[in-house]
Amino acid sequence: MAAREYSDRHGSPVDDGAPPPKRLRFASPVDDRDAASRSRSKGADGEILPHPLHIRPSGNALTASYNLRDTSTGLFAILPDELVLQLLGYLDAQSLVQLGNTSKGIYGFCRSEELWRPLFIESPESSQAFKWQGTWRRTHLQLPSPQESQIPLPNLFSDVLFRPYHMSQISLSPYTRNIPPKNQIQTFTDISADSFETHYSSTPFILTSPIKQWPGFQTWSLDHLVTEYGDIKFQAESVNWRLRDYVAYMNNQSDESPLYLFDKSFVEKTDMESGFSVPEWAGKDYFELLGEQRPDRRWMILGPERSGSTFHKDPNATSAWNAVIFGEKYWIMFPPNTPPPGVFVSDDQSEVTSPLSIAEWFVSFHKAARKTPGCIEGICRAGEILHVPSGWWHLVVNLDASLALTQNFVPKKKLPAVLGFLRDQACSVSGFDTAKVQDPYGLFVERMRETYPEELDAAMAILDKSKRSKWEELVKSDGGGGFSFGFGGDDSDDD
Ligand SMILES: O=C(O)CCC(=O)C(=O)O
Ligand SMILES: [Fe+2]
Repeated sequence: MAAREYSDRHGSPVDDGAPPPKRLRFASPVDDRDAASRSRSKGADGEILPHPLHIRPSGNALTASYNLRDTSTGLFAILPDELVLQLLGYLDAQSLVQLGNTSKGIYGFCRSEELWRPLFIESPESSQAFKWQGTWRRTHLQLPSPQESQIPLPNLFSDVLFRPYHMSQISLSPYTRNIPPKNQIQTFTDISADSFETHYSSTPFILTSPIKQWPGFQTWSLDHLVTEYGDIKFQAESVNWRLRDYVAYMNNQSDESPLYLFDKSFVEKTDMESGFSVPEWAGKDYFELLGEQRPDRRWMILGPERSGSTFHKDPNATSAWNAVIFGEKYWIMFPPNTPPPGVFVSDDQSEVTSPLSIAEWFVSFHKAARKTPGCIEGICRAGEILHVPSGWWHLVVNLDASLALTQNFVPKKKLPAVLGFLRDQACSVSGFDTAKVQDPYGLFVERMRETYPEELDAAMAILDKSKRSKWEELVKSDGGGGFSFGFGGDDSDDD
C-alpha cells in the first residue's frame, strides 16, 4: 500500500521500551524558544539541546530527589503517562490551557505538541489562511513566541513527553551515511527504454543526469514556488493549506514526523506541467489506456528535513519514478517478498503496520535492516531520478528540505503483476474514482483486449503459470507457509 494511502502514516508510536538515549547531555537551561534556531544550533559534535521545557527521560528520575509526574499531577499520578496524554486528548484548547494552570506537572503534560497538533489540524482555522507561529500550540492560540510562558520543568521525567522532541532532534546521518557498498542502489547516468524493458524493470536504480534538462529543475526553488503559487492550497496529509503557510511551517518546526505535502493535483492547480516530462526510459505506460479513468498517478512532494514516507509498496503493483528537484532523499528498499524489519504485513498483504515514526524506525531497526539480505540503500540528489520497481518496499527520508515529482506507471514487464493485483487483491486496489470505475480489473482487461490483445494474453499466461507454480509449491510443502496471491509482490523475475 502506498504511503499516501495511509491514514496513519504518522500514527502514534507504541513502543516506549527503547533504551534511554545515550547521546544526550543535559546542558544548563538556556532560553532558546525559537524552534528553528534550536534545530540549527545542534552542535558540530551532534549533541542535542534539551527539551524546550527541560523535561527529561523517565530513566533520569532514578538519580533525582523527586519527579513532578508523581508529586504534581494529583490523581493523574496513578495513571501511566500514555493514558494521561490520551485523556487530555479529549479536551479543547481552552480547557487544556486552564488545566495546565493548575500545577507544574500538569502544565508539562498540557504543553505537549502531540495534543496541540490535532487540535489545530482539526480546527476551522486550519482550513483558512493562518500564521504559523513555530509550534502547534502557539499557532492554535495565535501566540507569538515571546508571549508564551515557558516554565522550565527539569524535575519532570517522562519518556512520553520527552521522546517526540528527542526524536525530532537526533541526527539521521549515522543511519543514512556510510552505506555498505554491497547495499548501494545501482547508479547510471541514463538508461534507454530498451535496456529498461529488457534488463531493469525489476531493479531499483538511480539515474544521475536526465532531469537536469527539465525547465522546472532550473527554476523551482522554494522562493520561486511561494512567489508563483503561494496562495494556492496543496494537500499535506489531512490538511489543505496555502503553499505559503506550509512553507512557513516547513521552515520552522520541530515535529517528530513533519507534515508532508503530497499533492496529486499540482498539474491542474499550476503551470508546472511544462516544467517536467515523463522520462523516455520508462517506455509505454499501459495505464494510459484507462484515460480519464486511470487511478491517481502523479504527485508533487515537498517537505522539510526528516519528513518522508514510512515503509510501503506503491499502489496497484505499479512501478514509479521519483525525481528530486531540490534537496536530497535517503532511500532504503527491500524486495517484494522481504518485509522490512519492524514492518508487519497481514496474510493477504492488505494491511501494513509500521507503528513507528521514521526516526524511531531508524533507532530501533536500521541496524538489523542493513544486515537483512536484499536490503539496498541510496541517496537521490537534486537532478537525479530513482526507479521503484513494482512491489518493492521502500522508506524515504528527506535529508534536507526537498521538492520531488513522482509518477506511477505500468511497464510491459509488470503487466502480470498489475493484472494479478487488480484481480486478486481487489480490496487493496486504490486511486480509482469509485463513482466512475466499479471494476478496475474488468476495465483494464477490456482496454488491453481492444488495443494490445497479444500483450494481454502473454501477461495472463505468465500470471497463470506463476499461480500454478505457487500452488504446486504449496501442495509439495506441508502447507505451513500460508498461501497468498501476491503477484504484485512476487519477486520472481519475469524479465
Ligand atoms: O519522496 C518520497 O517521500 C517517496 C514517495 C513515495 O514513495 C511514493 O510516492 O510512493
Ligand atoms: Fe512509494
